[in-house]
Amino acid sequence: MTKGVKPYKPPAGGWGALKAVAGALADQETVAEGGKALLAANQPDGFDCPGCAWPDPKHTSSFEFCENGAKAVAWETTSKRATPEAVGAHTVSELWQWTDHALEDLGRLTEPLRYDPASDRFVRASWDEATTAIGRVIAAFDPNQVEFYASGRASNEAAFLFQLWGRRFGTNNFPDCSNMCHEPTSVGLAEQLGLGKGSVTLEDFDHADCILSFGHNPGTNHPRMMATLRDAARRGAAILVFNPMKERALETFASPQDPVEMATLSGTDIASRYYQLKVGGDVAVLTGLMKLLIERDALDHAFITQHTAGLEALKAAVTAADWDWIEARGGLTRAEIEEAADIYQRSKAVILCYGMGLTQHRSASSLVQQLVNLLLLGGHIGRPGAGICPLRGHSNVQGARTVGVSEKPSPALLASLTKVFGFSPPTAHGHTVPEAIEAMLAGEAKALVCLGGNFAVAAPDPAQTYPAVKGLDLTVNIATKLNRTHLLAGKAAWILPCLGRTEIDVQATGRQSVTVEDSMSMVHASRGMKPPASEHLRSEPWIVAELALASLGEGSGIDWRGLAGDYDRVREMIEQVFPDQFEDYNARIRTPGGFRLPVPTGERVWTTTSGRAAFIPYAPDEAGKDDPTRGKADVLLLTTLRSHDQYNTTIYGLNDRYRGVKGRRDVVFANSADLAARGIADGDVIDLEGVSDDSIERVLRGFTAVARDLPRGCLAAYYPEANPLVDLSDRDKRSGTPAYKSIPVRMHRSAR
Ligand SMILES: Nc1nc2c(c(=O)[nH]1)N[C@H]1C(S)=C(S)[C@@H](COP(=O)(O)OP(=O)(O)OC[C@H]3O[C@@H](n4cnc5c(=O)[nH]c(N)nc54)[C@H](O)[C@@H]3O)O[C@H]1N2
Ligand SMILES: Nc1nc2c(c(=O)[nH]1)N[C@H]1C(S)=C(S)[C@@H](COP(=O)(O)OP(=O)(O)OC[C@H]3O[C@@H](n4cnc5c(=O)[nH]c(N)nc54)[C@H](O)[C@@H]3O)O[C@H]1N2
Ligand SMILES: [Mo]
Repeated sequence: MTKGVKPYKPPAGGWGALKAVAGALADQETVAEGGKALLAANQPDGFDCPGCAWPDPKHTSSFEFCENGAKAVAWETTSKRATPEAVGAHTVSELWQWTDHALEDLGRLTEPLRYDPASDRFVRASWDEATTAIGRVIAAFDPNQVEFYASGRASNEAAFLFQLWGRRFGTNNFPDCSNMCHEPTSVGLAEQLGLGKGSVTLEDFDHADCILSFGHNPGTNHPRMMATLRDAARRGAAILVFNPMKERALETFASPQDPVEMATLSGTDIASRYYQLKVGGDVAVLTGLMKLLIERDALDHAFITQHTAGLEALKAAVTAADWDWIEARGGLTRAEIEEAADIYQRSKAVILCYGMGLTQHRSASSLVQQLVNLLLLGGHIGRPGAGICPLRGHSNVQGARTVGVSEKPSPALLASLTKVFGFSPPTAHGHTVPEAIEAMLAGEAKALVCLGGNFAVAAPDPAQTYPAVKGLDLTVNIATKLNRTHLLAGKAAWILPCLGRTEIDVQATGRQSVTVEDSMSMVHASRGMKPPASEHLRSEPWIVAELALASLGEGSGIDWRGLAGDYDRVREMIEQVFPDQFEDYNARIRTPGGFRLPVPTGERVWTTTSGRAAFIPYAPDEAGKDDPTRGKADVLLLTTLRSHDQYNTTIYGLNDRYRGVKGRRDVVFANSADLAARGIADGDVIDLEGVSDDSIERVLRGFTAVARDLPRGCLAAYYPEANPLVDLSDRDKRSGTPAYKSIPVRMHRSAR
């Protein structure tokens, strides 16, 4: 058996999860402080857990956090410090050799840092020095030469000021982590339903009798969702999972809050059916399901007549699909798809949940529309217990979009900004993440300002992305921890340390709260309770406001300091710009639990051009290019996964408990027949080679093959280690989202 790999047998959750919480706090030397902080996570009066965007239940128990939320909190409340001395003790070239884990494990950044090219080190700087120098350099650029990247942890207040700064400066270049995440949802659902967000509430889960789960791994990435799924399973709701990987928590889960399960080491079965479809096979399986429902005339005709448009075109498309293609591409048998259709057909209220397994493919915007089509056929949107539920990523990625961080602003947003602030924002669309990288490569973009995140490591294709960022005239990173993107220092580079969610934020008018929006459009306040990691930290709104002031000068017509000094005033501005959504913003966030933004789809109001919900047949971006394995028998499709011990590019540790991997991440999961066909045995060292049209060599060497129960033709490896195999141009054309979940590769025994 491969070193460090052993099947995991117990239910997910349980004692393992409790033990891991204690371990995470101890590793970050924050047992007392971090432990206290955890008790305030997701409480009406506390901070919003920086872990995920799953909503909080109405009656919050005193333990409204999960193992992975605990890791996120421990990582932020660590007692380790990346002081200027600690960072400056090494040259940037030396730091580059460190692992991603080691870089962040230096601890919290404590003071602004400037890159000194002469010594190749980061050195201490004052805030005054930093904002003045950055402001001067930015002011000299043409607005579209600057890329304003945002990761989804920033609050509504910080995100709003960020987009205001960029637009007042004159650009819509807001590449955003969404472009690598749920952008196909924003694009696809908006076109179809009028709103690019989910339609369900948490209460809907109490009334669903069928839950479809496509391509998400809640045991790791949305662990608080497991309590909801467990309740549904115990009530007898059917839970159908469509995932190429057997994910332990979706099979069996033990609740750490259930004394019986804890004492008896037992668990609750979650999936009533587990369909291991092929990587990238969803389009075929969804087509098969819809074909059956249409042939059986198992449709909600009343709903369809009253509320939808386009059924005939969808009918024509799915009827034309043949079962050979459906079975071959989908990897499920016709009998399996018929069984799933039977269950769907019998159900009165269906919720469909999905994650990155659906959004990170070629033509993903069109693919997610097939999920909605499936629900619409049965009338399962906008009725209690039914609807579409995209599982968002970062804890405020949805909110940042709502308050205007978007490279394609709507005319309404631009008109509103003009009305409220009296300037004319640019109308031309800006760059998505891949477009920003292309602009850097072409020499058109000169500067990158990052409000959080790890731009270069999260993005595809380091062979192109790293030199693109490194070649810039200016990089500015507003961050809590050191990461590899910061080390891609261009001519001038700055790291600006900010407060985290858990920390007390005091501004001119006193202690502040920020607000965030979860996956179900609930907006609520978040208030830190820990003293800041360093006296030199500043809040994100403060930093953005100071940079805006320094780059735009006093004459911008916006009272930057006044806004940063009182977040109520930022919220007043948000309310003025978005009056329909944020009416009485300041009053409503002061009620426990906050408020829900309007979700017209939940009430069967369709704000589409036709005023109806649209059936939209699958349409690949480029005909024939949709399936990169077609006609290439030796090409496999690689998907990329998060381990149980990571938060995106933040690697907490090297274990992936539920997948039975310990102490390593350099593995590739494969079907044993695919291994055998290449003369490879479980545990052999292998190389993967990306398949693409250009001449760039994309290889991953020296990984270890692990035989797993995966469908033929499919591989899985960890993100971000596998990102060197992703061709920058390989993405969903409409949303810009890279095809991280269907990377064409060849696999060989290692040449080494
Ligand atoms: N602890 C923790 N929490 C997180 C994060 C984290 O890194 N750590 N990240 C946050 C962010 S930004 C996001 S976006 C979410 C991500 O949450 P998820 O969407 O759960 O993320 P992934 O790990 O990418 O998992 C995708 C799942 O899709 C499956 N899959 C892969 N390819 C396919 C396919 O072709 N079809 C289908 N049907 N399934 C497929 C995989 O087997 C895996 O189970 O989680 C958020 N929460
Ligand atoms: N192959 C592959 N690639 C992927 C994915 C995949 O599934 N497969 N997933 C994609 C997805 S879904 C996403 S969302 C992106 C993630 O892309 P990003 O959002 O850019 O990446 P993160 O790893 O979440 O960013 C981590 C950094 O954020 C900073 N940080 C943490 N907390 C705070 C804070 O409170 N404030 C500020 N200012 N900074 C903070 C820290 O410095 C930390 O190093 O990656 C994408 N890339
Ligand atoms: Mo994400």
